[in-house]
Amino acid sequence: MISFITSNTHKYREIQDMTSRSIIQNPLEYPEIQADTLEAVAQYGIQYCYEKVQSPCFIEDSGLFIHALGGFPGPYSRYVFETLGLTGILRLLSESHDRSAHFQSVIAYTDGSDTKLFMGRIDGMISLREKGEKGFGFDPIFIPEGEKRTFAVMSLQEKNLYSHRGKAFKQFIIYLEKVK
Ligand code: ITT
Repeated sequence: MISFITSNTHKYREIQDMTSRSIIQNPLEYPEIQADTLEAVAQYGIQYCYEKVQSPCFIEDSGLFIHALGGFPGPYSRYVFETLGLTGILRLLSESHDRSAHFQSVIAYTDGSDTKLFMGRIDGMISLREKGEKGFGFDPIFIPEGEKRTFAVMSLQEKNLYSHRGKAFKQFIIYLEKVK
């Protein structure tokens, strides 16, 4: 049994939908250190979590990187989502011709002896306005490459085919199949 340590039930549903393995959600709060990279945040977080749960577990840390803003909000995505929100992001980009952005995901897993990181990235654009009711977070303003629709218009399964988290989790599943 593997625990996914997250307080975000949307993330849990996305991941559980990609595997027949039973994964338990554990909403344990863990410190997200201030760091320049998601990898550093995830490395620290997973050590903290393992000390608490003492059984195989993983965390997933994501961020939205807007190119015209020098990669902002990146590792500060949660804070920016809760403060500026979607309207604030759209306002920041209102004068910008470059609306390109990417989502990055890092999954950190440990069984106590080994710690592994799995990454996923999806490039796309920030839409001109919010569209869609599905998903969570920045989904109503992110259009993945090759699409005209935001993530918030797509079903969970469609989003998983494109998404940063879907890609990272796919690699994690391959790893688990090899070792277990
Ligand atoms: P954890 O408990 O797993 O940390 P969280 O919601 O805080 O849940 P993150 O720190 O990984 O998740 O995400 C930072 C923010 O980025 C989060 O508040 C979301 O608003 C946003 N975000 C992450 N993944 C996203 C996705 O797939 N689609 C849209 N927004 C996303």
